[in-house]
Amino acid sequence: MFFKNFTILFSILIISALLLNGCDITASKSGDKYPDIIETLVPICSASDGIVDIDVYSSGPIATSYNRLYFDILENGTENRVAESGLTITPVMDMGHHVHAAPVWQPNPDRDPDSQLFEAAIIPTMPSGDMGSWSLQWDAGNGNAGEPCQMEVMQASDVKVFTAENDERYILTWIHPDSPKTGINDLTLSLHRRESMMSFPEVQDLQLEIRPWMGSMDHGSEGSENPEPSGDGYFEGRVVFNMSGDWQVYVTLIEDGEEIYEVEFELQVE
Ligand SMILES: [Cu+2]
Repeated sequence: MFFKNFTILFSILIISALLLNGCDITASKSGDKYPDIIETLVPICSASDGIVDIDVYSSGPIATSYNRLYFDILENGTENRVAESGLTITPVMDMGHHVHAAPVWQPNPDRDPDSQLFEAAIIPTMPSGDMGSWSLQWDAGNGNAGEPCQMEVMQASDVKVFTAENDERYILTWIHPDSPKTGINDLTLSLHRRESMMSFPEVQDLQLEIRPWMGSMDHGSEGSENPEPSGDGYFEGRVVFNMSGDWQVYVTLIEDGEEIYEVEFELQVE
């Protein structure tokens, strides 16, 4: 009798252990479930809110351009990875007399199936320097905000901030191609409107027209396709360059059939 009960108890313990392991929401940091992408990323900072610790990475140095960010989130003081999170982020520039935010794509509540990290993106509109400094504020939904991360933002030429003829202020960003080639290039832009200093909703009610132009030789290039909204503030199309060298791409914003602004991007085409 004793042995029989003991065997049953023992079996229950083993089955429980297996079940708990199988549906554990966390996994070990060294587990082979997590690929080596972290090795290829640039560490930005580590911070805590007392409940979770986060490690922030980017795919390269952060610049005034489209920057993808990657977050690893662990239970505070442990190596246990959190599977789901209500993480929201706000890039904030402190300019002394005022602060402002920037366009942001919030992280998904789940880890990306490929990178096994929480992925997001930001477009800082100004470089760090004499004008001010950037931090990444975050809140994982645990009731207290996390310690802000300091971010160094370098100057790039992928972001244009301007007031159009409808008196709205826009942020137009060249995302792809980052190294344009002679021939057909898939094109991705994003467009945001500055609703307030802290709010930059994506724009869907404008049309974009593109015109590649080689100013030094006074010619354009046939076959480009105007970028169309593809969701989440992205616009996708095609841009064609018929030779290598220095090119301009003019992007015209159109509202209800009226041209309201023209932006010029300078590109070096290989
Ligand atoms: Cu600023």
